[in-house]
Amino acid sequence: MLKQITAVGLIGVVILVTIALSFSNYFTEENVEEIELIIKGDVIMPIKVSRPGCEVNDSCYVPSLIVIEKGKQVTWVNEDSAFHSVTSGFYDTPTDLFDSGYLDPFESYTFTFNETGIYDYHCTLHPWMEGQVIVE
Ligand SMILES: [Cu+2]
Repeated sequence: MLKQITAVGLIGVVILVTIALSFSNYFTEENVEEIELIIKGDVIMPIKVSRPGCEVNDSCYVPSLIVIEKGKQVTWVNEDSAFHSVTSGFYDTPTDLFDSGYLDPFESYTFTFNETGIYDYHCTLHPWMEGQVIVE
């Protein structure tokens, strides 16, 4: 009887360890995906741009100017700890071409530019944050 209880206990432990290991793998894979996402961004919103100052050296979006071919997409990644947006036009005169809405930290936004032109964009939360996409 005692042997049976020990055997059942051992099997239970093995099952629990297996479940725990599969969960830890799951979380590790998710972290890897998040890191890849950061690397894939074309333009990043660096830390501390939620306070004025980045506009002095055009570093609210990095790079603040990006040139792409028609039909290509641009991906922005928010690497700050505050919310930001990527919204077409200027703060005073936004256009309705694209708007990411509020991006959480480490969230990204992608837009495909199908027409040539010069596209200014800004952050709806921080008027000093401005960037530009040139589509050739
Ligand atoms: Cu912002």
